[in-house]
Amino acid sequence: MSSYNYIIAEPQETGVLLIKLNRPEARNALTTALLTELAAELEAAQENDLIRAVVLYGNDSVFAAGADLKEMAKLDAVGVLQDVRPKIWKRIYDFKKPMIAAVNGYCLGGGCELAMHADIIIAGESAEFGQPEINLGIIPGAGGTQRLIRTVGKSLAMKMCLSGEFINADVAVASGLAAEKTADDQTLERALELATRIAKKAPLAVQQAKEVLLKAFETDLEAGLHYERKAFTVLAATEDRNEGIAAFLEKRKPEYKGR
Ligand code: DAK
Repeated sequence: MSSYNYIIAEPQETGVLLIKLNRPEARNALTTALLTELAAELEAAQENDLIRAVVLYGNDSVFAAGADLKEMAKLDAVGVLQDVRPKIWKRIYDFKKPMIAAVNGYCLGGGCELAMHADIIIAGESAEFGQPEINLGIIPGAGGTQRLIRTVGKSLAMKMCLSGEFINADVAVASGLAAEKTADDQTLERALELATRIAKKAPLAVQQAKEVLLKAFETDLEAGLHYERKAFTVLAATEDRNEGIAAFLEKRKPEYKGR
């Protein structure tokens, strides 16, 4: 277990790394320090072969209430221009292993953007997703406008970003923002179960799948299909691909090594 001030990172025996956002007194508002710890932990997890997937969560009432507004209030235009946070967000985005966000309660602003940096969102029935920056005279700054509209479509993304209204877990699932709705006391358990399932798959195939799927946000269909074909071809050279097919044919469980 690593030691941080604003997150708690607990590797599980299943190959899943559990990361808890831990500033409950400020509703897990995302200070630069918290984001720096998170990026550092993800980078360490990237290098650790024992970690196959990550679950990110907050607490029973909040995932994260967005950027820390006390910190933001101190930044003038030059401060914003020189802000280190875009680089930290990029480090989080660059994490190549699968990440699941388990969301109960408020998931707002930068918190919603952080959840969208995860590959899968599991929403507890209390979850409320929103981009309320407009209430503060600003707009989302960590990819919220771009990722939200690509995820939920124009009308809902516009409604959320222009009005600041929140959406609940049902709407999040119906719009594709979240993969599943659970009872609140099941959110973390379900996220861990799903992460554990993913952690048992061939790691290189999982990482390639994530990379190629995310390309769909950036490319046209032809380029995306090209990436898919390249990744498919690369995987044909892995030991795990041979093991996976051999295990199926021999009617046994595969033993993946990440090679
Ligand atoms: N920042 C700082 N402190 C916060 C906070 C926040 N976002 N949210 C809550 N807190 C603090 C409150 O100030 C309060 O502190 P004390 O007064 O006790 O010292 C404590 O947490 C408890 O808050 P409440 O009393 O308000 O708690 P409630 O349970 O009644 O309400 C709430 C929970 C989450 C509904 C409410 O606190 C709230 O509306 N919070 C603000 C939500 C919000 O507006 N979020 C958007 C922030 S703007 C960028 C990247 C990202 C962003 C921008 C740029 N770049 C890379 C350039 C993102 C921007 C945003 O997220």
